[in-house]
Amino acid sequence: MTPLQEAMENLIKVFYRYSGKEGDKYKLNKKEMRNMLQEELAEFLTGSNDSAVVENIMRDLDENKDGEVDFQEFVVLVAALTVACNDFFVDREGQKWIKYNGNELPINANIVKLNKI
Ligand SMILES: [Ca+2]
Repeated sequence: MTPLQEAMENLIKVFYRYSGKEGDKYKLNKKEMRNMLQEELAEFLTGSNDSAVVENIMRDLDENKDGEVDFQEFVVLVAALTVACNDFFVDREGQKWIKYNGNELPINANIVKLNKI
């Protein structure tokens, strides 16, 4: 598998590892969401132990207002955090560019340092 395919597979695996513990197997309730944030993103998201922070994240993510987070809503969170990481490193480490279809696109050569945030 390519690195991107592995990343996609891991997103799916991680989601279902937590969503399958209680109630609806395909959705994260508040407790499952808190466990996921604490075990997967504690170093990354300061405040993942704070229940008010968990509630705010859930409310923001819960587009269909059912009180739970489905896979699509989960992917939105991961995508937003990934973009934030990229911005962080662009700001901190300078910018590199690639040419693509006549446009210059910013790339981040330091994304592998993600876990140092
Ligand atoms: Ca569940």
